[in-house]
Amino acid sequence: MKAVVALESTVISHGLPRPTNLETARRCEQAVRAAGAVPKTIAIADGRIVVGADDVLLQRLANEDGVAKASLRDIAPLLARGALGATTVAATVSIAAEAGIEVMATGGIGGVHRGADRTFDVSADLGAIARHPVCVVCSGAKLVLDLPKTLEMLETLGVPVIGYGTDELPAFYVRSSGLHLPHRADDAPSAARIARAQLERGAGIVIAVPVPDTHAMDRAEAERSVAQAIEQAEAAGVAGAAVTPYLLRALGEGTQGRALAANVELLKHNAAVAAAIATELVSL
Ligand code: PSU
Ligand code: MN
Repeated sequence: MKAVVALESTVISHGLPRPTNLETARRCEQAVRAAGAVPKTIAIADGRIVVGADDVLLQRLANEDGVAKASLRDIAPLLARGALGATTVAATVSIAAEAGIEVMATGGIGGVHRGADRTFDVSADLGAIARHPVCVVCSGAKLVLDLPKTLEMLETLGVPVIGYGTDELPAFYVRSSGLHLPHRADDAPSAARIARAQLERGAGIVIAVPVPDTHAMDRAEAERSVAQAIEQAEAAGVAGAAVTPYLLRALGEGTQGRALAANVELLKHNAAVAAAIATELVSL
């Protein structure tokens, strides 16, 4: 059996600016292939769930205006309407599980937003990972979130978060959040052994991989940009599903492209790590 890695598509349609989004989507697929696995980018198009978008669909996801951000709650309505939808981590793990795919790669998962005590904004990603037997390879959760609360919520839901070569939760553009992780794995075989044990329990797992050193941002600097972006979002009255895309865009602009470069780099790296873990999982 050949190793397969699912890739989400919200990052293409809503997480990265054009034309970097299409280039990065293709590069992530290449990174998976180079590591000996088969990439399957997941999306919703023309009334069907697509597992393994072709290049024409990647182009549509990257360049069409008004592509829907498809979280779990959106899958059925988008299918019924025949609309184009880019799947979040939540939607992607649910579709991957159905398709028998054990590993997915992304940049950062969604989580508990800052101010969630007022807004109740907690990403569907967390519950979806808990419920579906898929190994999610990412650089932790996006720095724009409340990371301590996100980690607490993952614990509550029973989702193991494994530091990949680290004892601390990575914070997306930044290698470490300073938050301790109780479990780690230092290479793909050991990550795969933990993943296999968890998938056999019928539930998901997060493998948290720090952004490569060469592109990591300084924590204090990144924090300042995030605080600014959040202020802008609140002033603009942005809420709900629009929050994450808005903040990522504001951050890109606020850091003269360094956040964007880090984002692209960690996406490619996570795709390669996911492929290595998927390859190990096949023989376990
Ligand atoms: N990480 C990125 N860019 C993104 C996302 C994550 O670098 O665009 C997306 C993922 O698809 C994730 C989603 O599942 O944001 C979370 O959105 P929300 O907080 O609305 O659940
Ligand atoms: Mn949300």
